[in-house]
Amino acid sequence: MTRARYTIPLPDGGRLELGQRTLVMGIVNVTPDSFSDGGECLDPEHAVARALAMEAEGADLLDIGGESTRPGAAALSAGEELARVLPVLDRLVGRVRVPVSIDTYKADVARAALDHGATIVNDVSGLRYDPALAAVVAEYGAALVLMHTRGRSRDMYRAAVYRDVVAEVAEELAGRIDDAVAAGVPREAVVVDPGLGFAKRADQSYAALAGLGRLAVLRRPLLVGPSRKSFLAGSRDRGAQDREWATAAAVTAAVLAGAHIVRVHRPREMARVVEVADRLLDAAAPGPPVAPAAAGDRV
Ligand code: PMM
Repeated sequence: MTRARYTIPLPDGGRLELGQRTLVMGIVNVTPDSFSDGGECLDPEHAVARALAMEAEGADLLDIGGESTRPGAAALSAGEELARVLPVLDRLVGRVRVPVSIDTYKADVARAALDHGATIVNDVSGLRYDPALAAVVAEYGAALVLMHTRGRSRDMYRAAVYRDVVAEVAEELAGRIDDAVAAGVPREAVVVDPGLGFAKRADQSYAALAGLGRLAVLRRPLLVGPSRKSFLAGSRDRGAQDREWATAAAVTAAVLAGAHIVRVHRPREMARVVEVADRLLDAAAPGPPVAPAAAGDRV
């Protein structure tokens, strides 16, 4: 398949070139309790060192988050979330060349993060949790990632009922894009994400990943976040950290199905995975038809 290309301008004059090669987004969770890496980066100096290392390892983007999305995790106030992420943004912006995104659904957190140099807002609620978020993104001219989910983290598995998960995710994301546009965010600034593991049981996450190509109908770039998610759990894993090989398989599948950006914990390894998957994607681009065997060969 061929992957559509997109360019997204960023408020600092930079741009995201999407579709030529897959971009790797490195995850920096400044949280004590994220399921996959909680506590690794709660200290700002630690988080900054990890983020700088990720850039050196090949991350094309850095995603900074202060509130865990783990099912059942306690919600933070905007003030508490900012106390975690701003010290990291302040130490990081200006020192990295790559764009920095803020993983938040809160308008107040997004505004402060954009004031402190972030250029992308990554909203796991797809504009559902804070009605004021889209206007902030529009005001700053930031890029916006709209992820699919249903309900809040405590009840999202109750909402995981689908006839056709890909069709329903596509339909609901189309609605979220319309909401963004209605609030003044240009359609061209939007990236969409099927939300693997969010309001999806394991088989539904697999279906969303396998059917990712069908989201091309949305005509927006695709971000996919399989990294260390529980749908990748193996029976012999001792924890989420044991899911890197499974993540590599999911990242390959995502790229071959048309992902433009993959969000991962280990950019060094996944940059290599993406390189191979991109070459496969290029190699699979439709060539001239293979000539049928001559009639005489068949007798
Ligand atoms: N997953 C998590 C957090 N933020 N954002 C996007 N766009 N897509 C995701 O799949 C996603 C996200 C949860 O994973 P983490 O706790 O390891 O960051």
